[in-house]
Amino acid sequence: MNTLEVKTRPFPDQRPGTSGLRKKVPVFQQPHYLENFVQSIFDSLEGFQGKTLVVGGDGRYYNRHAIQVILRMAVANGFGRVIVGRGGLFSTPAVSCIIRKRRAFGGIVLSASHNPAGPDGDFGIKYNIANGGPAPEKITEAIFTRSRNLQCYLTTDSDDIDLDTAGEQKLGSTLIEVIDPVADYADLMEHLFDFDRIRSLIDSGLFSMRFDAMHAITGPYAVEILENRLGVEPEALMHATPREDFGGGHPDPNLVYAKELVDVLFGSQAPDFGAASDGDGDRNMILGRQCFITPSDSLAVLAANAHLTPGYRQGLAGIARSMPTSQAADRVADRLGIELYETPTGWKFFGNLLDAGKATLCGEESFGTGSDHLREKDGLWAVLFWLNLLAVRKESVHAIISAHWRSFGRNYYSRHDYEGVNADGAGELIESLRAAAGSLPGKRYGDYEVAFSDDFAYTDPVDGSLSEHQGIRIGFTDGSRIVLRLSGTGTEGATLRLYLERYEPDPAQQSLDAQDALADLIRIAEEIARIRHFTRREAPTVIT
Ligand code: VG1
Ligand code: CO
Repeated sequence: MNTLEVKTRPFPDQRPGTSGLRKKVPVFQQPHYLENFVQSIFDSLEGFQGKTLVVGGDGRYYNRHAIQVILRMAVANGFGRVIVGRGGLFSTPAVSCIIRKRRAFGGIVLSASHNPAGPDGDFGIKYNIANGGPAPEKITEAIFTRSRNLQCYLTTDSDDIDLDTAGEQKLGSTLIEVIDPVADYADLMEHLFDFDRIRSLIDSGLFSMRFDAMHAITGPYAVEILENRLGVEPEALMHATPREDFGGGHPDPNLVYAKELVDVLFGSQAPDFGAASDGDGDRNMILGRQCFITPSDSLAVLAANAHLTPGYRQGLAGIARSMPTSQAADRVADRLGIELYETPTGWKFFGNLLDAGKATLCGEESFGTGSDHLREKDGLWAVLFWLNLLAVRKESVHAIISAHWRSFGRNYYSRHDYEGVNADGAGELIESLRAAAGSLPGKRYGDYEVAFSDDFAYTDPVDGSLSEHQGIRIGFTDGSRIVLRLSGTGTEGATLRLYLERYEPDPAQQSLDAQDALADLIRIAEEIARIRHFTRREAPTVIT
């Protein structure tokens, strides 16, 4: 085997977004495109010679090819060991788990999360650091800077590695270790939650559930954990076989894209509990019979009930949520007398808080929840957390959320996405809001008066780093909020996200439809931001 130095030219468009570099598959298929980005990652790191790298992806189209490319480059660049999931598979939380358990130097995750896959779909690549979490902005910016002047990359002339048999193989002086992608992760879950109790709920015959893996990575994880270890019937698992194109679907676990599951849970013979996860297994949606739990509420409920699970019995150090996530968790933190941290969108901002022991639970409105057990959000973890609560409380999902609202008040919440709009128009919308933000406080819109408005900036309390321009916040005197920001994960045009939130303390007013409850705020958002004008769209593409 020989090491090769291949000449290349830089690509101008390799700046990582909210969660790594995401592009259409044909963009990644350009000669040298993937290799350039991988070399830019390696060139931005120091001291990895002889150390361990973890590599795996969600199994989407191009995953296997990308893994072979990365293995050769990791060997040529001097890693001592590369741990790869059998079949090239790892869910995003499982990569985080393995990096931590095996004390790896870092890991590469291949995924475009919930974005559709296939030859014309999306592909993505992300680097995770030694704590198991996404690389912080300092590193992603260094990768981008490097990508702009890269002139060559290192690889080998070796054949493809057999990815389908667990075991060790030597390539040059690097050991390639192919492992079962599920076992370590499943063991960790068993350690955090009361599997005996969940199993007796499932065996009782009084409880039924559905889990939708959406033909994506969580299929094998759900089979091992839910079916083999917890006794859930195979028929309860939907779309559990991963496919390269996710069965042609859009593996985003929300009311729109997980429609089949939603129809079952809102149907006449509905089971007690329903859940789904996304392409790479880090998102979750929680449903009860005729009942949908918003991700923001889910975070608040988990925090309020964490003491009922073995893993969190000792209580929480603090809670962290992304800025657009509803303030439901703030009320729980307040009651528990613990700190609440508000961070920019993206899991990378939680890493420092978790490492420093400041936060135990974290959540995002975008169907992401997690804790200090890893440094990624974790779909199946949230499902098991809910199952543990249901097994202990022996109440329905609906009863649990209603009681939560009675006790803490309800934060009505919704997100409206305008996908694939003209990027210039979307940029102008944000610019004009930024310019107007200072003059909004004190203005009245119907019953609402603006209390504050800004372009959110975050100073990391651990390392002092500053992240600016993280979204426009408009807060009202009654605690309601409107937030607008542009997505950092899309691959076509721009996606505008509008987040709406209203607090309702009166239990008699807590069972409205969210869109009805938020109707005034939806109108006010249009009046202030002129969304129709700037996006040239009459309505959002997706409402969750
Ligand atoms: C979206 C979500 C964000 C999430 C990110 C990655 O980002 O809003 O909360 O962390 O996706 O999720 P954006 O910039 O498009 O709003 V995923 O499941 O990669 O893995
Ligand atoms: Co994801």
